[in-house]
Formats: sequence, structure tokens, C-alpha cells
Amino acid sequence: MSEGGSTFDDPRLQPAARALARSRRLVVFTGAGVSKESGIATFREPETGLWARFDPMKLATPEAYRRDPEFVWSWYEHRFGAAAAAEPNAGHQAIAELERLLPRVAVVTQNIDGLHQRAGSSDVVELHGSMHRFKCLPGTHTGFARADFAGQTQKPPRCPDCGELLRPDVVWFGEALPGAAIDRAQALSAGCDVMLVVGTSGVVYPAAAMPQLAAQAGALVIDVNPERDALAASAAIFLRGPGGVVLPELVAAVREHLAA
Ligand code: BJW
Repeated sequence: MSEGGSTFDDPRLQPAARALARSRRLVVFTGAGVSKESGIATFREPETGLWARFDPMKLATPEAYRRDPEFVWSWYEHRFGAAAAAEPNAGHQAIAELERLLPRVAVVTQNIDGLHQRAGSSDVVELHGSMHRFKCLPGTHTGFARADFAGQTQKPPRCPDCGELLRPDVVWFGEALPGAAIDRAQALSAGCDVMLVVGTSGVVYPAAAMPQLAAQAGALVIDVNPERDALAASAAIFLRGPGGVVLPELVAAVREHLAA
């Protein structure tokens, strides 16, 4: 592929497709970029990224929520409204298609939007939580859905069980990732033979360690991103372009290898 152009003439597409076609244990590791073509903003892109316009320390920390719950809740309500109206894009669909072609495929995502599941991926590990779940601020009562507080007029709503503030069940800066999710992601990463990385800047830890874990364990790492971000240098194959363009091409090439 020429830089910034279509993927058709990218000489790296065929080696990537061949490796995927041979994979017995594939992990797809994704970040905000995979949902960009669904109209959901990324975090760190200049100008359009959320953190270019908003201070994460005033919005994405437990301290920020305790300091100004109305402000943080309304910001999340605004974002969740936009994300709820979004549809999976061709990139999410291509990833789901891989599950129908290859023996074992797991998706490890930093995204909270649920679009992989809606596209049809059945094994999705959510490292940073989900915009579809809520819990009380102390973290004692979990697993609430929007319907559980739909009747409340106060904002933020209160926990139906303890009366404390409800909060989105997402991982803010300084918070531990859900134990089961990080354990599974680490095991999958250390045990995969190919890792397909899509749409992450690779700067937020511990999630960003997954491609390193995979590479250290001998997996081939393929990175799909319009920009050469932090992970590109350590990937064996870097495919420059948007997920919604590159991934359908890649999956079509995988299908051809499998049919040959
Ligand atoms: C496309 C595209 C297209 C565009 N197709 N691609 C110093 C050093 C190292 C670590 C730290 C440090 N100081 C603090 C830390 C720790 C901190 C951290 O890593 N900070 C770094 C930023 C420095 N990490 C934490 O705090 C984590 N917790 C933790 O460490 O806990 C320790 C602990 C242990 C035990 C007890 C207690 C504590 C938690 C991190 C939580 C991150 N949360 C967020 C918000 C989630 C909720 C919400 O949505 O509001 O998660 S922040 C944000 O970043 C979000 C994302 O999941 C995460 C990663 O971002 P992502 O997905 O990579 O997006 P971008 O925007 O960065 O990149 C998009 C990419 O897409 C770009 O590359 C584009 O080019 C590309 N792209 N269009 C494909 N069409």
C-alpha cells in the first residue's frame, strides 16, 4: 500500500494474511481507533481526540468524580449517547469474520463501546470496562444496567442497593483493571501465535503491554493504524491505514489463502 492510500498494493498485506491463515490461536488487540469509523472519538489524536479537548484528570479519575460528580456524569452521558447511536463498522465486522475462518480467535479490547460484540465477536475481553454497566462509587454493588436507574430523576443517579452515587463501570486512571479481564488478557497474549493490533496508541498501561507479552512469547505481531504509533516499531508487520479499509482487505486475503 502506498502511504495513506488503498491497501490493494501493500506488499505487506500478503505476508500478514498468510500468517493469519496459519494461526491456531489469534488475539485481536484493539483500541479506540477501531471505532473511529463508527463516529466515536479517539483519545489522543491531535485536535479530534477527547484528551485534546478535555483534561483527563478532570474527567477520568475517581478523584474527579468525587470532586464534581454532576460534571463528570453529564460528560459520560453525552459520550454514551453518541456511542449508543453508533453502529459497528467494516473493521469490527472483519474482526468478527475472522472468528468464522480461524480455529481460535479472542478479542482483547480497551474499548468500552460494545461494538465488537454487536459486530458478532463472541469472545471479547474488556480491559477498561463497559459503558453498558454501572456500579456504586464504593464498588460494592456492581452489574447495573441503564434500565435499573431509568426511573430516577437525580443526576448522577443513586445505587438501587446502597444509595451511594452510581458511576460508569469503566477503568479510570489510577484504578486497577478488572482482575479476571487482565488475567485472561495476559494468558491469551502469552499463548497466542499471532496478535493483530488495531487502532491503539499503545501508551496506556498495563493494556499496552499485551503486544510486548505476545512478541516475547514468540507471536507474530501485526499492527494496523493510520499512524506509526508507539507499538508500530515493535510489530513485525505494520499496515498503515484505517481499520475499516485495511481489515476487510486483510480478511479477504486470509479467505483466499485458506481456499488455496
Ligand atoms: C485508527 C483509526 C482508524 C485513528 N483505524 N486506527 C507513567 C508511565 C507508565 C504508566 C503510568 C504512568 N503514570 C501513570 C501510569 C498508569 C496509567 C497510564 O498508563 N498512564 C499513561 C497514559 C502514562 N494507567 C492507569 O492508570 C491504569 N491503571 C493502573 O495502572 O492501575 C494500577 C493499579 C494497580 C493496583 C491498584 C490500583 C491501581 C488505568 C488506565 C485506564 C485508562 N482509561 C481510559 C478511559 C476509559 C473510560 C473512558 O472511555 O472514559 O481508557 S483512558 C483512554 O486511553 C481509554 C482507552 O482505552 C485508553 C487507550 O487509548 P487508545 O485506545 O490507545 O486510544 P488513543 O486515542 O490513544 O489511540 C487511538 C489510535 O487509533 C491512534 O494510534 C490512532 O492513530 C489510531 N487510529 N483512526 C485504526 N480509523
